[in-house]
Amino acid sequence: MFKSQAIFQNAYKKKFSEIAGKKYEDGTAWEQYQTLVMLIMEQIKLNWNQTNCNNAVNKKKQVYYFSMEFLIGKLLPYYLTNLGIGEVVQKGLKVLGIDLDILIDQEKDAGLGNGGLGRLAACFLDSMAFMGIPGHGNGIRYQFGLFEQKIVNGFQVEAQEEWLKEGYPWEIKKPEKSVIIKYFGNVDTVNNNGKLTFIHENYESVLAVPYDVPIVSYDSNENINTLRLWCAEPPADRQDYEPSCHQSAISHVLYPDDFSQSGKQLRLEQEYFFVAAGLSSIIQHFKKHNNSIFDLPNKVAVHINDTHPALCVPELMRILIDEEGIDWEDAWDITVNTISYTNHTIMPEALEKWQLHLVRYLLPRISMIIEEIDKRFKQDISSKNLANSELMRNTAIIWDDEIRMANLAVIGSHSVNGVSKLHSEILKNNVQPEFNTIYPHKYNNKTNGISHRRFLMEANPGLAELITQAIGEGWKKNSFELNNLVAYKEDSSFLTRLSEVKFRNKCRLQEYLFKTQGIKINPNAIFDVQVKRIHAYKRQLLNTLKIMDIYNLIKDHSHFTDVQHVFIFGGKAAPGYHYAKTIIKLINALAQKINKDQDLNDQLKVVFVENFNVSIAELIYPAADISEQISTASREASGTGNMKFMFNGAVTLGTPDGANVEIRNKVGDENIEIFGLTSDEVINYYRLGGYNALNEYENNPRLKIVIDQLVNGFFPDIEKEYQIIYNSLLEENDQFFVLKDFNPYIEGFNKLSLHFKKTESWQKTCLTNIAKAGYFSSDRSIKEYNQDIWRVDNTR
Ligand code: 26Q
Repeated sequence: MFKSQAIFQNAYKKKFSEIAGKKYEDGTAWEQYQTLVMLIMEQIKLNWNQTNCNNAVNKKKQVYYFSMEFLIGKLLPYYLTNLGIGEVVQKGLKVLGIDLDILIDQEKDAGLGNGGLGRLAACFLDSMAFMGIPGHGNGIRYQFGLFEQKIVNGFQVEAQEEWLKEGYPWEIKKPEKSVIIKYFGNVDTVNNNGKLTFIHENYESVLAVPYDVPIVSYDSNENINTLRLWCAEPPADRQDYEPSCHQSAISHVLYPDDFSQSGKQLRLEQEYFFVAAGLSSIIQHFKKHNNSIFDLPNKVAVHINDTHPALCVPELMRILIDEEGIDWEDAWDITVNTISYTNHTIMPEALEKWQLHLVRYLLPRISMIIEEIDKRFKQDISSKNLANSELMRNTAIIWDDEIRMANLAVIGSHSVNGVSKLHSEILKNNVQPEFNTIYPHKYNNKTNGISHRRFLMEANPGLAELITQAIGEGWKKNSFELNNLVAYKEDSSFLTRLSEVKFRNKCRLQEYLFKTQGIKINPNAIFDVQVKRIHAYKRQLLNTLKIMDIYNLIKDHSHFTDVQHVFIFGGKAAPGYHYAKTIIKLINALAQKINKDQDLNDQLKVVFVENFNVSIAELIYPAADISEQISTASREASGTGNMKFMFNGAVTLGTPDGANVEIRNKVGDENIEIFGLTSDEVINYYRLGGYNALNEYENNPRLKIVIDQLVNGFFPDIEKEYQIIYNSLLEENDQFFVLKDFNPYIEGFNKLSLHFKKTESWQKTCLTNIAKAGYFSSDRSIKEYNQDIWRVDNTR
């Protein structure tokens, strides 16, 4: 790209005056940032166009990843790394008197997602580009992504994140590729010589306008993919009207609640919006380059990220039947063979359901098709003598006047996968056993992975450099080569350097926390970190009770630690999730109490990091010693934070849940601390209606003290502030087994704390975690998706 610093500097200066009409020295940081991105975009565009041409000429199969969320974070630092121009650009700018870091600060995190599911989609885009798979994202260009979190007096306060305010130079608007999306109205069924046709009348139109963002991975210039994000606008002929509410609102804001079904009409409008727009542009493109629509499953794979895009099933049917004139049976074969589905949760409250009457009203033709799919499915299983009343109830798409999106997704796709071995088994055997008897061939597992180039190579340059010095650069393209680090396990100078890198990363985080939150922490302390969305099942409460217990012991003089501990939390709560918001307040109240307590001699510190997002995550993972992955077994489908910590050499303290189980299998029991109930035990307890939480409370004096402290004035807060948490444990019988897992958790924690003091042995464990992390790269996940599900040929 920029072969020398001089070439870059000249190009930069020229571009700057072109864009801003003045000299670069007089530009604002934003203008300087914008110029840099435009310059990179110019270079990218050549290869981007070429990629599209090659794909068309070679008629290569295209994968489309449909997701409501793409949590891509900042692109500038990542693309500089991927394009291998970081150094040239940084040095070149420096000569011009420009600090690259200040330009990177200008870019807002594109926070178009809530958490794990959205970030997974972003990692998958990266790996698809890297593997040479023509795999494109299809989503929504929310004007406002996930809210920005501020902590005010210990409470979460939400502010709108205006990431588009000054423009987003990575996107290209393609108005000529806009699509009309139709809502409301009625369907007229016409009988044309025995063939029924369906005419959607009296509808309201919304214009879907695509914005394309190039997806550039490492060493993959010849395969630049596209993330297509759709923006809602009033249709052209209606510009002069006051746009009706839903026309402009559809792409206004990302729903900030994961795991809850709010059932809002606007959410359904969003789901149909990007499904219909995406499929329409895919079919148009397909027809330009192919002759027969029957060839669709060979040339197009549509993957749906959870059920949020499950309307792909009836919408593709609609296109094939109403627009392409194909009969039902053929359309159904094409649809099922084109679509595949990933399930991301077994939490019952996260299962999407829509009122049938709402779908009939908003999407009249789509609801007809869903009702027909449901009817034919029921007939089909009856005719195969599979039906019994339980099977009928559990597999029905429509039940109690509700449409169950998971059932629609399973029936309408050829592949259904979970996101870790354990989760896929639970899904198959406990959640959807009936579907597993009907469609055993559909079920498979694809354990999640993360972009090790983003979360190690870019986020932790010190460690990346150390690794490269030891084993060469191959690991960047083949994460399994990290295994070669095993050879350095007995090399004490290497282990020392490893701990020095960690120390510097801890200093970097320390500086950030001091600068942004005025908090002082000691980089020699153990950094014990839990960063993720706040949820009852993720059990930030268990961690908090642990810290309260340690605090009590120290105050009691019955315990003294010679290693200091810094407990770091971060994560957002859904704005309407009162319990989760109270947990945030509790953590902050505990931090207040502990951080100012002189008796403690700085043995403990508690920090709640404000506004956990991709960029802040990139500072935190490299600085962590202990990775807290303590969900109630069976509840966390996979977890991906666990993998990000692992690549950065943190040691997992976790339950046998999600991908923790596979991490244990890779590193061995001595390099991880797994504690607590197993998923089988938890599931059995659920079957029996729970366990006796009161019993745990009454028979565990230390535990009893901390629980009482929630409500006895230990925290000088509003009266009854934490009553809801206390009640969740005792009145509601502790649905997430916090009390039951308390002792094993403390034991596991103590073991790790002791281990940390044996510096060399600890470093070996860190090294083993890095060395065995290769499996958890999203390159491996994507390779499996392609081999088993999408089947695109000629990839890396
Ligand atoms: C549903 C209906 C209405 C509004 C919102 C939603 C909604 C939105 C987001 C439901 C769920 C989500 C997000 C789920 C999620 O992030 N799941 C996580 O997916 C990760 C990637 O597979 C896993 O690693 C995590 O274990 C899983 O919790």
